Amino acid sequence: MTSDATTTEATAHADEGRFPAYEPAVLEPRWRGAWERAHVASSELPPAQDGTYVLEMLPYPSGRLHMGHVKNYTMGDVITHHRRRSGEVVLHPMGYDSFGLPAENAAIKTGGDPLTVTETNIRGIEEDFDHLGWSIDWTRKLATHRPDYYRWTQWLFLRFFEQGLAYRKDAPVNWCPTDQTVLANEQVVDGLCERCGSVVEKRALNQWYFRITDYAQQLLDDMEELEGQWPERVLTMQRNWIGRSEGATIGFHQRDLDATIEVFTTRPDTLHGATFFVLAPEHPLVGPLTRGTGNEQAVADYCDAAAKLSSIDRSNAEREKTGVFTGRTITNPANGEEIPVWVADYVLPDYGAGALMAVPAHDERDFAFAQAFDLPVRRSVQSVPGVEDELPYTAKDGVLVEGGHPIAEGARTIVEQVGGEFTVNYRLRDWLISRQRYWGCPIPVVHCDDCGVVPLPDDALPVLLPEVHDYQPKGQSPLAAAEDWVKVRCPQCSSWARRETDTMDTFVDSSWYFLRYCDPQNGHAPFDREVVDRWMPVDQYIGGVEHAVLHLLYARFFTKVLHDLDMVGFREPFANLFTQGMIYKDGAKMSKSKGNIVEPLPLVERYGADTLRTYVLFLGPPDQDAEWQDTGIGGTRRFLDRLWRYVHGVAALDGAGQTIIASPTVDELADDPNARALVAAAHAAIRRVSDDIGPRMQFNTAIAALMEATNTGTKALGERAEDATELVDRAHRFLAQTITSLVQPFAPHIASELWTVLGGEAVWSEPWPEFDEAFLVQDTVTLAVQVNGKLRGQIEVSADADEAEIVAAARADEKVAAALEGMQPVKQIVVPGRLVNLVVRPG
Ligand code: ANZ
Ligand code: ZN
Repeated sequence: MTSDATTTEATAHADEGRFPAYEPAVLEPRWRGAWERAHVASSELPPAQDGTYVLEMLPYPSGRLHMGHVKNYTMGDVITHHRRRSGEVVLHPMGYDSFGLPAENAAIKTGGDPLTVTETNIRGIEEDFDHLGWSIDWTRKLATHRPDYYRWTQWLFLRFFEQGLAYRKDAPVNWCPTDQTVLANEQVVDGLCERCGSVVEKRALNQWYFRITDYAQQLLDDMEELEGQWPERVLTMQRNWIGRSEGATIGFHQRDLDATIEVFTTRPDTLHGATFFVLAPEHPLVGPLTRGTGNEQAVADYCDAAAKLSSIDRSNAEREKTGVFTGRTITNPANGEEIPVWVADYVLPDYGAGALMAVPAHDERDFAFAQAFDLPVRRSVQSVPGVEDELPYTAKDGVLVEGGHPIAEGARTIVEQVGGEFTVNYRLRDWLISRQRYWGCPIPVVHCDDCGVVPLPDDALPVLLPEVHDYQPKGQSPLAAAEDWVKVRCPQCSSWARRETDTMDTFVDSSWYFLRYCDPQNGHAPFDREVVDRWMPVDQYIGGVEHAVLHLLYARFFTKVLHDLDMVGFREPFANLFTQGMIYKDGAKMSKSKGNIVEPLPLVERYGADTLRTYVLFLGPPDQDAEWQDTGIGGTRRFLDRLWRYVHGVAALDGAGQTIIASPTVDELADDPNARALVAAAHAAIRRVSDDIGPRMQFNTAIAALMEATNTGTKALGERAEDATELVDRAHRFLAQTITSLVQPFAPHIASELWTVLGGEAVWSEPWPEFDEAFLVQDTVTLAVQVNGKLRGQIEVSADADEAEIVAAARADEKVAAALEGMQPVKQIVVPGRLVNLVVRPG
């Protein structure tokens, strides 16, 4: 076997003379020029028309595009073309999420500066973009690191600040000693920095937060609107992340301190079974409580050790339980019993009340703890009165041991009796947005000795990133080194003050970019409400499942805040979400660090952009992970070669004229089964491709359908008789033009060319083809008909006939009807595709 490239060349040579060779390298740039001149991607919205918004997550310009991007953007492009050709005005923009660590790290490594690195990377990516033929409205391009964008990120920050939604607090933070930066909880994986793998430490720092917890319930409630429109697993991940939990807050009195310590519990019904009490190591009363017990040192050491662990490790149920006794007891409010107070790291400081009542009989973790430290276990709930369930019995079902009431009722009584309160808790924490890094959006406030934290006025924006010479973070933001920049007059009292030197998390930049695309040139506001309301919400958002939680949650939060500020008229930003699967190579996720990246341009050069675009979508169902195979792409190229030959072959038939034609009708084709088969193949392809691109988003099967139709046409053309009827030639013409039209969203260059070969003009603006039901009549199937298991006849029914239709047809059969004479039906058995058995008895 020769390699793909030589096979392709060989076929091209063989065809030479008959019609021009398929040369993507020549044809593709030519067509891209034509589309540009025709403003195909322009998204001008006529007055009083609402737009369709197709959006893919924007890339980080940290290198060149890879196959993940190619898949993502081609999917969006296919949808864009399809909807545009279905009569919608489509907005399909693109930009760069260009602030953030990758550019900064690259600058530190290579000695450049992040701005130059970023702009160079963007130029590289744009070269990739230039070669793939995606239909993107580049007049709306944005880059989050450019002042005309981040000015508005700062402006939005100020609105959040005014609303009390941006605030500062001292907090123990995850600190990466290598990256010298604070990490969000999600960036800590198994206690290690997600980026560099260093062991993460805890530090106390004054940090900026967004109060996303104010929106926890709305973020949950509005998910109802997304049900069925977003992948269920993404909704589930968001729900779990928000982590709503219903329970009660109950106070326990501690007599040495004469203080009440509260706990949050989801099981107040088990209060009688609370045999010990546990404080988080960070609980403010750990110190006071331990004083004078002789356990001070042991407890302090334990707390120091706990502070080094990540909360993810601490909440890992499998981990061996550790803890230390404080030397004190506390009173169980249900029965007045004194129970020991422990400190253990499985209790988290920032959940509930930072303390818990331990009920080992009914909670796995408490049970493991009781076993480890030989603490008493007492049953307070049982499945059925008197039954000794195996412990821990954790089902939220049964009755109280004491009094025998059902647990729900018991919970109400107990909460009332001990003066507790039913409360709701969320796992969601406020969003830590400050970073002690250079390459991010400066936070637009100053610190004044007299006035405290003072926001800058809107007309002082943008606060431009200052130039510095050292981007290496050293515990404080590199911006602090720009002394002239840091020193500024306080907007309130005019005395000297200092600028905030932290920058914002890049997730802030990407929480509103989809709004800016709608109104990218706006110079007096981030966007105009009327403009965004006409495009938004995004009709189809497409991106990687790795953003299922954070980016999507933050963008939803921003949208809700902006809605409450009357800046937008919708509460959810993304009406439909599609999460694409990842591309693997040699069994590993394609990534730079693995060294298994396949870059698009060499493949475009060798096979053409159309082949690459089609191939990435042919790899498999788009929501599933797929394995890249170098050999597979040749097969896709051969499909386009075949299509090229078929269409040219059809164009050379002169029986049917040289223009785009309407479909021959079923009546016209009644006497010509060969012609009818071709036209029927075209209509079947229209139906499948429309369905696969539209609601199902199964691009791989759409491509398979096009391959099949091309094979049908090619075979028929090869077998075409010298004296074929004009009708056959018209049928070929219709099939060839239909495939060309349907392949356009995937392979727009070759489609544009072949459309003109068939006598058309601009396939990209042709209405999306519609299929004719008349050509799609169901096939029929033959079923054996039995009466009481004895074969009595045969019937022919349509393949999709239901049971009632089948039975009716069976009864109508003459021989069957005779056998049923004087009988009463008992039951009927239908084996699809094979037989129907009518069971009867004499009546
Ligand atoms: C007593 C009890 C008995 C509990 C029982 C559970 C089962 P979710 O469902 O996730 O909200 N808890 C409370 N505060 C905690 C903290 N800061 N760190 C770790 N665990 C904490 O979990 C709520 C339950 O987790 C609470 O209900 C409490 O244990 C524990 F049979 O109280 B429970
Ligand atoms: Zn001041």
